[in-house]
Amino acid sequence: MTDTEASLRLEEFDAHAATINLQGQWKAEAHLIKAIGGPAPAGIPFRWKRDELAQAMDEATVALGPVDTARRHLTCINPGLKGPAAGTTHTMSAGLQLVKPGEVCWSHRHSMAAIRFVTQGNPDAYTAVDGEKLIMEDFDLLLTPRFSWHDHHNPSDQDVVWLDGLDVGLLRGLGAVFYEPYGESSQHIRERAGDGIGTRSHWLRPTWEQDRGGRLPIRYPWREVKQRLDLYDGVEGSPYDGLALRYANPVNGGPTLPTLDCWVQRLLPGFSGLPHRRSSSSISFVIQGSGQLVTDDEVIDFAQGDVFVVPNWTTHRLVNDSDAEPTILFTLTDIPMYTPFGLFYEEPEDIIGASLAPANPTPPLTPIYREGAFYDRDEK
Ligand code: GTQ
Repeated sequence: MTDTEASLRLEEFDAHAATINLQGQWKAEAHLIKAIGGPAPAGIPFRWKRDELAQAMDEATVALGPVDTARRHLTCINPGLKGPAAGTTHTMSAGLQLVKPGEVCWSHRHSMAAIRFVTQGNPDAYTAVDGEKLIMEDFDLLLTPRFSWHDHHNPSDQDVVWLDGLDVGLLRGLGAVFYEPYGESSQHIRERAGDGIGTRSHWLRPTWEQDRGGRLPIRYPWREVKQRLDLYDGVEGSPYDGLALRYANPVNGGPTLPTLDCWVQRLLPGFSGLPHRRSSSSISFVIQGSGQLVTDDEVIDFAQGDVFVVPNWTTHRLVNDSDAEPTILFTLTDIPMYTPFGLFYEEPEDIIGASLAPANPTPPLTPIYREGAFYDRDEK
């Protein structure tokens, strides 16, 4: 049989297979070949500027009117991800939320897990989570674990703003999106609620606390994070991430939430990070200072109040070119989505204790893919 006859025969078969809802693996070969050396990143590195975010939020306030059951939240859509389901990365959605004085965002719950990083807080504002009040002061981190009831309250006379981060993309991909409204504006608040991290992580714990499998309403107050950072005065930390501290689950020491990990990162003045990439993606909010996200193709400046994203498997480095002020970042990562399956890889080295990317075999792969290769093999 000639090559032409063989390829016609295959084309005919492919067409036939499609009519009976089957497809040969060879049709997917091109996708596998593209994955040599790792996945193509989903989306692009990008930065949303503080002033643009603030202005859009003002416009949304006029357009939407008061919130009730809805949220005045604007998701940062990665310009490299298209379609109605696009998020900030392929696994996570993040964006700012504004609650006006006197507003209550009605109680609901869902299978998506969420973090709230307060960017403009107030000691009177709070999120109620599973019967507990979590106060929202500047740069506090609050957790609403999956399926926890949550309603937001701003009884103060000033706007309250925070960064929401949720594992939306993952849950959509898994077909695991569940949602339930509470039916009333506010949930019942327990009289003697747990008192956040202190009670739950101390070695002396209440015997009456229900085991919630680590799914606890938790507030990580910025004032404590700040104290911790100060303990590392002058310490540069990792040559890739600067001084990076994890917001651990205080009960089991694991990631902040089962699918999401939060970090605080400090880049000392003059920090010039090394290029690296990870299987995971990340979203950062600039708490203080400024700097650059440098990729192979561009230099993206960021400053206080900006949000920026680093997609999966994207080589990048972080820079703080100030000679006086440290840069402080709040970073949300999807690393815990990869680690349970041994899929968290790093290049060029395993700096945060993960695995090196699987090396290509040596000697380097010879190009084995060419038209008809499978048939050549069979016919020999
Ligand atoms: O503030 O409760 O962007 O439940 C998505 C889901 C915000 C919220 C979102 C939510 C919220």
